[in-house]
Amino acid sequence: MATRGGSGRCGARHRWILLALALTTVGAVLAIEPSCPAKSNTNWLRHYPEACEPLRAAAQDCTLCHDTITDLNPYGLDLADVANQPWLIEHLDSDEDGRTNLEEIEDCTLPGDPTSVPATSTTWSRLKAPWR
Ligand SMILES: [Ca+2]
Repeated sequence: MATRGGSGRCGARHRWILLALALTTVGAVLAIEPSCPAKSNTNWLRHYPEACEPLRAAAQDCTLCHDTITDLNPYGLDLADVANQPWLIEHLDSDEDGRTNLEEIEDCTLPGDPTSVPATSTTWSRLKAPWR
């Protein structure tokens, strides 16, 4: 009696090959880095050509505006509200850490992450405190 999909042994082999192929494809899709819509990071990179390298890298790999591939951080939400024109939100403090987005960009800290603070200011303050 013929079985559906060929003989039992050959059909089972094909199913394993198809399963392995499917798992490989899913793994490859999950491993892909998030990609920003081209216009959003291009506008930012063009407007801040003198931005420090860590921020330029964050703009290129989407972490400047995204917490996850689908979720925008506070800076990304503000940027989305103004159609990706970063100069329109320079005066805002998107992450509510007390510093404007422009100050953060100039200090090389992430404007969408309140835990991102200038590395040298805290260290420098501690170092010079005994000499005051
Ligand atoms: Ca801020």
